[in-house]
Amino acid sequence: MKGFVSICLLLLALSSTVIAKPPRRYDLELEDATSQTPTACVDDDVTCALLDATKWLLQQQEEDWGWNGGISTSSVVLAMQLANESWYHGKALKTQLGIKQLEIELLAELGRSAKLSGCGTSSQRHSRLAKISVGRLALYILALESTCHDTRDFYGNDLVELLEHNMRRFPREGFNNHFQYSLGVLALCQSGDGSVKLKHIRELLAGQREDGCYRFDGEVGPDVASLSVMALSCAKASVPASFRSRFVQKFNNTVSCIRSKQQEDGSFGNGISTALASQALKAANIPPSLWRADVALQRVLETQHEDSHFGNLGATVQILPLLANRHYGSVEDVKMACNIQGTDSDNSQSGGAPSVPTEQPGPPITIQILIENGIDTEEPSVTVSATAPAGSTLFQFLQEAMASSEGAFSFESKMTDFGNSMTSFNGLANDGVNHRYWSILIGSDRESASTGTDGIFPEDGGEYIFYYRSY
Ligand code: B12
Ligand SMILES: *[C@@H]1O[C@H](CO)[C@@H](O)[C@H](O)[C@H]1NC(C)=O
Ligand SMILES: *[C@@H]1O[C@H](CO)[C@@H](O)[C@H](O)[C@H]1NC(C)=O
Repeated sequence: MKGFVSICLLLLALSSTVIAKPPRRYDLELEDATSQTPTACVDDDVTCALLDATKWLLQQQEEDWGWNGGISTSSVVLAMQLANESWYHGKALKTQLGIKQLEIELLAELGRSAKLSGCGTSSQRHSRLAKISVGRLALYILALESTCHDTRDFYGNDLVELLEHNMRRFPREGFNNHFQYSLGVLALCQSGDGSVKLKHIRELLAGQREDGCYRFDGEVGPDVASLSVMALSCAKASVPASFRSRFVQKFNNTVSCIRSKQQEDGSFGNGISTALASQALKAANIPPSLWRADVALQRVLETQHEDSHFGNLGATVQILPLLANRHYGSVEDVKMACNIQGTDSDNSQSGGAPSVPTEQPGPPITIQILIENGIDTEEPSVTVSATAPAGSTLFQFLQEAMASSEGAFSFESKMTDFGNSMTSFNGLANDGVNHRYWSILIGSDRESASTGTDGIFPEDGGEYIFYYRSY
């Protein structure tokens, strides 16, 4: 308990000094030009795709050595380690600084929670602990485990205990889907003594519908079922004998959900869904020939862009493990390299020179933005037009519309791995308790957007609809 009080004070001090800085990539001048020899990849599509994608991720590292203003540092570190654990063991300075930034970010986040709910008595401790979201904490634990940290004693904090505590109330606002729940189980399963409590396994199984799929599966692909299968495959060893046959039956059912989503061309939906489904079927040891693993992999590779990413950071980090023939349950494998102490003296800095795009702003174009309430249909819809240079993102048009509307139009958003997530329009917010959110539809055909507002580049005269609906 004494430990907690002093850590609490330390964290308070930290949290007031660590403030979010605007993201900026490190300067080109910092680059040691001689140290960079891009590893050649010859006639292996997958190895090339993997190397190029990791290089792209490293180019996204910012001036403070984190990623995406601290939102994505944990998922990038995890993806880099799953791609090739030599990243950490290579001891390049930029890598080590990235890992330090990961530690600082988590300490700052723990510190902010301490500030929010006050420091001191043990009865306050739990409310204090409850502030970090399960998904974020799980990703931090997985990233830290994959880089040889002891998450049971992270600067005196037991992150595993904290995660278990935070997983207790489910579902709740901010923690209401089994994708996040699976990340939590994957973290528990690959940290500490690796045991997962039966109640956690039961919760994952209970979330299944009759067809083995989960809420959110189906619209794009079986993403949630895939994460669940990875989590359950990892947790299998913790299942008591008395529950085993029930477990296997339910497990098989979720595998069936995934397999039922495979299309004739081998894909399971978009590139992300196909990659997650493939990872899950690998984790479950389903023979590759049964689901045409190589064809599915080709479908994923086809979604890589010329710049080597897979659409955005979120897509890239989720696809990367597959390219290394790994999955979210492979942290255990990656950790084995921790015991072989790095005698590697290769101090070369990895990462290519960041390409600095210096694009000219295009001519101004105008689009229509429609705000529609599909739940309270009495509520009149609002139309605003927005003008911005051609080539701007939909998000930039929204910012422009808000700035010029003099209060008539407003929105709020939250940064994520996939870019800005729209959380509210004209004061009406996404509602995790009642399952309502702002969806994005494009054009008079009202086609559902396949990515967020940072990935949509409007056309002149185009129509972009934000439609409040339930899920
Ligand atoms: C659950 C989920 C949702 C839920 C989130 C709320 C909830 N109850 O959890 C809802 C239904 C709101 C949702 C909405 C959308 N989603 Co969604 N979603 C997911 C899913 C299945 C899991 C996300 C998660 O929990 N991650 C775990 C936690 C720990 O990470 P997190 O960063 O805290 O997660 C948050 C973000 O992922 C955010 N979010 C969810 N979807 C999207 C999409 C975009 C573009 C952004 C910026 C953020 C975002 O909500 C999460 C919870 O707060 C992922 C699947 C995946 N493979 O990642 C798809 C996924 C992220 N969604 C996707 C899409 C396309 C959308 C929509 C744009 C669909 C649409 N046409 O309206 C909208 C976003 C609109 C907006 N307002 O900006 C795509 C993104 C693809 C891409 N290349 O960018 C994914 C990857 C599915 C896929 N395989 O294609 N989604
Ligand atoms: C990982 O990276 C190291 C060092 O760059 C390289 O020697 C090794 O071949 C890579 N391993 C795999 C599986 O790609
Ligand atoms: C589950 O699937 C495995 C492998 O496909 C099979 O051997 C086993 O009999 C199945 N078990 C149940 C209970 O369906």
